Amino acid sequence: MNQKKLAFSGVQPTGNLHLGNYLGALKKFVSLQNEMDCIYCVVDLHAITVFQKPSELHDNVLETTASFLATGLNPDKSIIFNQSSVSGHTELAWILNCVSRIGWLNRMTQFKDKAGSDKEKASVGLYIYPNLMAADILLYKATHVPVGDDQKQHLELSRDIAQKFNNDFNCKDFFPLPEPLISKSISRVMSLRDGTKKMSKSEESDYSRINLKDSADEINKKIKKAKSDSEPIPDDIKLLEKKPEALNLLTIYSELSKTDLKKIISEMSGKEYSFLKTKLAEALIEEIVPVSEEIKKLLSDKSHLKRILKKGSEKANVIAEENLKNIREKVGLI
Ligand code: AQP
Repeated sequence: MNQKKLAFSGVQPTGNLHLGNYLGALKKFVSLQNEMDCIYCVVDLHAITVFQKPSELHDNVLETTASFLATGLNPDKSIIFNQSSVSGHTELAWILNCVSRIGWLNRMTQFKDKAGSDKEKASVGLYIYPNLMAADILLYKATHVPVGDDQKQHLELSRDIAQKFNNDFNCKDFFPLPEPLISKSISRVMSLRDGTKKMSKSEESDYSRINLKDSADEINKKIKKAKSDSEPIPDDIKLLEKKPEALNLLTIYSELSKTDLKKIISEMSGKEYSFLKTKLAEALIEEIVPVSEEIKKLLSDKSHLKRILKKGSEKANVIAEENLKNIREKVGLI
């Protein structure tokens, strides 16, 4: 069946948005605005699966909204809103909790990573988070979901849930099977301190990431301190496989300079990493500092940000209610 193309994605308001969010997700959000209808959500209900201080959560919702706008999302083109303001997300999540299987959730690696060694103490919300994510997407019958590589497994689960719903309720093609849109050139930006871990908001050390709110000074300091390698840059990409931090810096530079990674490596081979770091810091400053300044400007008018969210919620709610009416009918709810 030919479904109208629609993109949906979300970002958790759990603190400073960083270069990983930007290169892995936000840049794609922006370019998709010219290709299809787009809905972008500040997923506050996902954020509370791990305890958030209420006042910080409130500020982070606005800061994430400001980051959406500062990176180029346009509220006249895309629907921008916060998840908790459209109650259809939680209603559909409950229905999908009854479709999804415990065995499927038990396979989710992100729960294992985030819950840590004492799973008994993790919130139930953290465990069933992927079902809420499926509800976010299916509520709008989204066909495309731009995400970083770390969300691939959750997207596969969303497809399984959509397929099972369509089978269980005998409504072939009711929910489209959402397609992940994951960057081929930079699907996962890694920590600047440990190239085996992804860059993350919740990592304790601020030196592990470039935040979208960082100044030129902070970017310079962080790149100078970033882990690299004591040997010069090699001429073969295969030799970088055992040097994840060095490969990460080269990959980020390749992405920012829009130059193929192999070409960057051949141009820089034999040079010290300090050479790459100078170029990388310049490229980052050029890309991130205007975003950082715009975020700060937008945050000085919080009522404007709240108005954008309210308008977005109203638009999202119209689509959600229409789809929910059909979903309730399929399930047999009166
Ligand atoms: N390091 C990354 N590289 C590429 N993409 C990334 N994304 C996150 N980190 C990277 C993508 O950004 C979008 C929004 O992610 P999120 O903030 O909602 O959740 P997350 O993946 O859990 O991000 P963090 O930074 O790791 O947050 P915390 O520390 O709070 O858990 C998603 O599309 C994600 O793939």
